[in-house]
Amino acid sequence: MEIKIALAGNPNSGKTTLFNNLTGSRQRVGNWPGVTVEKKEGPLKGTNDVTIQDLPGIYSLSPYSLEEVVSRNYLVNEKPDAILNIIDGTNIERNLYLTTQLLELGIPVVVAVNMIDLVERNGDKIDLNRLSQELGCPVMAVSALKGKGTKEVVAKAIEVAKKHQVAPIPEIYDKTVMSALSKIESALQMQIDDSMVRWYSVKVFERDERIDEFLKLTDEKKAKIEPIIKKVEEILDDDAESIITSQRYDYIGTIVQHSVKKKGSKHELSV
Ligand code: GDP
Ligand code: K
Ligand code: MG
Repeated sequence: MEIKIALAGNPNSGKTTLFNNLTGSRQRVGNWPGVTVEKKEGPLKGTNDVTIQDLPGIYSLSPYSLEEVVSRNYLVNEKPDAILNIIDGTNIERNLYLTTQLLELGIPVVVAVNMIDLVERNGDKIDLNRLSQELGCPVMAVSALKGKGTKEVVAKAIEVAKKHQVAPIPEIYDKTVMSALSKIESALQMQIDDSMVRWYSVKVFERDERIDEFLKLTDEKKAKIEPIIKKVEEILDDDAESIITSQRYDYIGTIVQHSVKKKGSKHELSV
């Protein structure tokens, strides 16, 4: 069976370094269809049935840049067998913004905490077990530059791919938003793949126009959904997209507080 692993992460998280480490010289380089965004893929070193698909570096799965649109179209339409999410260990909080979105896609995810050599040199502490527990997916330390932990992390990605080991959808949103999402979810149910329902419902809640188009939402359906969104905006006194962003950051803040300790900071890892 052919296995496809997508490498996703923020710009400068070490994606290219990891990709080169995993694929060596057997790379195919081109462009994504219709756009001048570089596309790179290649077989995992020493294998013929595992393909590593490099995705453009992105901070979010929103529709605001070509890179974001390319990455999310690939993830949603091609559905790789697993996502290897590389994050910069010296900048975990910002990087987890994308991670939480990837976890909503219903695709198996493994997180590679990169630059671990720098983290150690700085004297920061990352509780990987705790981070894994909080995110609900495997989390492993790597140094793409030094080739440390890279074999292990890709082996884990292959394992979750083979087992279809999808992490539970993270519990990010408060009751008001959740209640709206579940109403949207039931309105959408008939049209989409079950495992991706959460991701789509969040995007519809955010009024992501490309998603409306993609789902070919009828005017009737849109008219049913709009008041659900409006009501939440009234209650929480903010626009839908900002509501999602700020609840996502709150959720990440708690995770980071539990699992990351910067050297010299007074706070102890809280339980
Ligand atoms: P990309 O933008 O995600 O493709 O990131 P790159 O692979 O280009 O890496 C960005 C920078 O971080 C480069 O200067 C890399 O040499 C460096 N880098 C990548 N991985 C590591 C690592 O594990 N440790 C250290 N110290 N530097 C790294
Ligand atoms: K770069
Ligand atoms: Mg790169």
